[in-house]
Amino acid sequence: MRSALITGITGQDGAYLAKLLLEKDYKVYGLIARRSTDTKWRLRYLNIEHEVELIEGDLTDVTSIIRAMKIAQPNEVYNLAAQSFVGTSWQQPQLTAQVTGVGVLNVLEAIRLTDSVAKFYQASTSEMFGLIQEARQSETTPFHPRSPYGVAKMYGYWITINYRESFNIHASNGILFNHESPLRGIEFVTRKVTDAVARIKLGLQEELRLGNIDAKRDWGFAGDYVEAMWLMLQQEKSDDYVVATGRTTTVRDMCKIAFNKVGLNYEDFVVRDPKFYRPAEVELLLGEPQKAKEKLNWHAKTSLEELIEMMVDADLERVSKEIRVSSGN
Ligand code: NDP
Ligand code: GDR
Repeated sequence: MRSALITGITGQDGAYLAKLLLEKDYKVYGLIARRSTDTKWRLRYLNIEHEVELIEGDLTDVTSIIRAMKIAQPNEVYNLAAQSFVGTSWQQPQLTAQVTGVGVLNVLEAIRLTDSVAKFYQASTSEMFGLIQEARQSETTPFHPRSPYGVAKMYGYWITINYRESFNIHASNGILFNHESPLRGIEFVTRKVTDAVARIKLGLQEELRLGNIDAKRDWGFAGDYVEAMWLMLQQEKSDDYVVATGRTTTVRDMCKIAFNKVGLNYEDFVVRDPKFYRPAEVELLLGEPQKAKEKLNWHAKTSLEELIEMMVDADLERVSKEIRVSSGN
């Protein structure tokens, strides 16, 4: 039986990837950080809480990762753990550097120090492209990150390549563009919008405060993207791949789609709030996923309209349930 260790298993991607690997009959281990509140809600949502084996540890504590490696004896390691919210990376740049940057080194060192032959996946990001130098971003587009998060991810990207070249580790970078789902954290813009649409529709909220709605993103569905992660580790040689839909949309148009879905006009509810503008912005992301298509036979299956519909429906259901519970019905 193949086994996999996933860091960040309680996050959006970690939960979907765990489900995918369980369906492929892997034994799935997850590194779980100690928190004062429960973080397993996504695993419960996908009905896999009791199917995975959780090992306590933190990306900043290399001994805990070594311990996890010894317990899991994995064939594959997926490093998805990170301080992943771009906005927070200006408030907590040191923490972001330690977790999102140096944390990658800790996982690679844990692989090396345990003499593991596990294949390694690093969750790299389109945020590394940052200040746009090419209209469509591919594996050969130069990087210019625009946030402490993007800078930390650059370290993770290069240390992954360096360990591949230095120690012959099968280590791949997935340069993933934004991907969303009903399990997306509430602070990210798609989920913030679909949650607000549900609350406004059901009479619990009156407006939606947003920052730069002219920013453009290449949004896909997380469930599709975790398949690309797995495919990268099934290749004979490790490599780096852009994973994207190849279509870009403004935050404004994404709002339009979400509000239209429940028969409302976004212009009646969206309020611009300087609080949500970033010190430096990534204005345009548009991926060129040709290499993933050719080498991995992967393509995004879910359109933005289908994705937003899925998220609005899930939020309507969740908010309706909250209302029923609070009114005792
Ligand atoms: P989430 O923010 O949903 O999940 C992050 C995970 O990392 C959580 O499980 C979190 O645990 C864990 N984590 C945070 N800090 C630590 C730490 N110090 N030690 C151990 N675990 C920690 O992110 P996503 O699932 O959306 O993204 C997965 C990865 O992919 C991230 O690395 C992200 O930067 C990257 N990425 C994401 C993209 C996207 O659009 N979603 C696009 C490109 C890259 P807890 O639940 O306890 O907080
Ligand atoms: P991003 O995602 O920064 O691209 O990083 P996010 O959804 O936070 O922002 C997307 C764009 O929307 C604009 N925006 C707002 N964003 C938020 N969160 N809240 C707002 O109110 C708001 N108003 C406008 C932002 O300025 C931005 O332009 C995500 C994360 O998952 C990263 O971990 C990952 O690496 C990248 O995607 C690819």
